[in-house]
Amino acid sequence: MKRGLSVLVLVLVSFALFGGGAKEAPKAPEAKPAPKQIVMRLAETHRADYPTTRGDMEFARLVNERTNGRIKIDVYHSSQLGEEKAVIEQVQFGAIDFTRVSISPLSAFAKQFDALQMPYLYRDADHMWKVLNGPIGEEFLQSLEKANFVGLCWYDSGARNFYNSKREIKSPADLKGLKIRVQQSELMMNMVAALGAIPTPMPFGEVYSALQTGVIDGAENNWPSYISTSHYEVAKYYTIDEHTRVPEITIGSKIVLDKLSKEDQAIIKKAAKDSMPYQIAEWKKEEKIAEEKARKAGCIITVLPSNAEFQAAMKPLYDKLSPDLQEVVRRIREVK
Ligand code: BDP
Repeated sequence: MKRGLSVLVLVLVSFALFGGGAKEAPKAPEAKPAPKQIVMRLAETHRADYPTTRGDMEFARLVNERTNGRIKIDVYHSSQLGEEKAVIEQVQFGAIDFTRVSISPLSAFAKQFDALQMPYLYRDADHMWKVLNGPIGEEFLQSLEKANFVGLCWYDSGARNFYNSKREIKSPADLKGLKIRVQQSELMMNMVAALGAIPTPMPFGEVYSALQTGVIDGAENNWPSYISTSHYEVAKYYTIDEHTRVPEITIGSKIVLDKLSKEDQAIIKKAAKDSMPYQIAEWKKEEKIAEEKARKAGCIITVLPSNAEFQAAMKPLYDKLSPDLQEVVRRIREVK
């Protein structure tokens, strides 16, 4: 009897444990695994409060919102990931996911970008925005695929002007012999040489100490950069010659973005474009604030009655462009 009982217990226990062909116990509903978060990095040369960085943050915010937090873009400002040229290289081979840069250093990777930043190319800011927001701008964004980038959007950078620590510049003759820092771009070196100055290419982050120690006499940039870098403290002569309008661009790494779903790629592209109006509005505000600050600081600001002499000096640069790029220039000028 005792033995019979233990056999029964054993049978019941094994039924309970292994089912014994009985109906499966209803499973507790499984929670769906949370989608894995994708964390991406965007490199920015400017400080956290500069208008391009504010645009980057808006881009990141939109991507985060539109993917319900699934894609997070961390903005590394203040050149934490390196200077522009080195960063572009890393984006090209996929070590950095995105960067916002000036198109000047980008030309070394995609030569056609020279045509978009020729001196005195645009009649004014409106003309530039018509070009960038139209078919030409779109072609340029697309053209980056060949160089392994995804062109995402344009940001404002106003106009660039010369400044230096030596003297007031009223005509190209006053630039003669001055050592002027330029971005790491052949076109910009040629531009400064065409004006009779000595071009000195160097990364943005090195310019302040080069000005301070006299390694260079001057540089060129827009109002907000002149102020944010404190160059105005060591190079007080600023001439409003507006020699270039060099658009800012945000690019992604093609190697990285190709691995995302088509839907996610579309979200990223749209978010970048949608961040443009915000950046442009922030830019306009900052341009005024920076100019005001330079005036208050006692910088000597030279307003040219005409920039015709500067324009004339740039003519050889247009002649040097390849026929393809001359054709792009012609199309840009036709945009009304
Ligand atoms: C600023 C651009 C920045 C460039 C810098 C420069 O916003 O991207 O790197 O000029 O001159 O206006 O290097």
